[in-house]
Amino acid sequence: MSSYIQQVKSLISEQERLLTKPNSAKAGGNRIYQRWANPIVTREHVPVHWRFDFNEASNPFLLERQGVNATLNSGAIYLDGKYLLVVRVEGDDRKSFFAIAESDTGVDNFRFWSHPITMPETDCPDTNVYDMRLTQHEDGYIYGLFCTERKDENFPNDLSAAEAQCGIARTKDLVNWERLPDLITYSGQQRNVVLHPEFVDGQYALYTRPQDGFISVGSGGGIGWGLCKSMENAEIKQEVIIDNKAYHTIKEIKNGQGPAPIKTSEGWLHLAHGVRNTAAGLRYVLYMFMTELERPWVITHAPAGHFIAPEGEERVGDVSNVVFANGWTLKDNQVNIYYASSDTRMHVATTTLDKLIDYVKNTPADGLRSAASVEVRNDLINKNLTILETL
Ligand code: M1P
Repeated sequence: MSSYIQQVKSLISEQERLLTKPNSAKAGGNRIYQRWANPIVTREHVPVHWRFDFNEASNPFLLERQGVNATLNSGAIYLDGKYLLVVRVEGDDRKSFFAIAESDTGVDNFRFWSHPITMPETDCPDTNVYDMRLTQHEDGYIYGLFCTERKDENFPNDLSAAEAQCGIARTKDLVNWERLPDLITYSGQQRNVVLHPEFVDGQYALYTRPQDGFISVGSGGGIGWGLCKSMENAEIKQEVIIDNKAYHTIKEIKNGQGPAPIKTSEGWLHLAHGVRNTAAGLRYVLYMFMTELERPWVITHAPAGHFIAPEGEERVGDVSNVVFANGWTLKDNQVNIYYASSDTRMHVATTTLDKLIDYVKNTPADGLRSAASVEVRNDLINKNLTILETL
């Protein structure tokens, strides 16, 4: 065997070791969910033949010329006995694309399918696509709603002026995708748009995030809600804010719906991200809330504060101090929360539906003042002291 072929084989076998490495639940934590020791999808998981040219004539030094910068914000679905992530793969060229990574366990051994998704374009080509939310809708399709980013032509001389809108595609098998026209709303820009899994009043229902600018939501923001008659020409004429930003909370600057909500006997469970500003830049955390079953736009329970915040190595990456989730799966009672850290790599946290319902229903809401926080904590302390006295 030539030394070149040996080098190629060693790249493949080194990657194989990573892909077959077992993961383990991390000890400790808050007992609401379990973090897992290793990130589940990293740039090193991206197949080596997507990154290296294996032809000795054209790549005599076996250089990695088409590197991958990050694997992040992934949609998720449990389908036909497999855990599937629609991973946002960001190349070294800063362009993101979607690719499916599959696992039998949901916590390790994620392996990419043979090719990335070939996502059709509309008449107005996307510059960048990212952060897909998958929804298995009762109409029979799996929808993927994602951010489509293009240059904002209103500012021709500002090369970082971008416009975010909601791209829509649907599929039955996650291989062949039908691209539909982008969502029309009457807000300046849109990101974090998510399709609700059921019809509401006979119409498609979407969670939105109206924003004035590309990064800053400006006077917009909050998680919005709107109905549209069809997904083939989706248009939301009226958007209402159902979960607003709020001063001195974890969602002071902006927030956005995570994955499609999970239906439970108690209401719809929602996972979202909240953003606040700090001297070190924006801090992204995850939070949860519950809405009514019949009126999914009405919040019934909203625990105070964050549900998952960046921890340890999660705090460092391309955009540090960020956790972001747009995918989770429910199998039997088991919920897997797929989240990215610092716009760099994917992790999983596992829990049960019962625990999440308990957490959301029984965690005190935000009193919005220090004194209110002390009051609920004193209430807890006093009740516990009574119990401890009896031990
Ligand atoms: O860099 C953190 C996140 O920033 C944006 O989030 P939001 O839509 O709330 O503004 C997105 O670009 C997201 O992809 C990214 O992870």
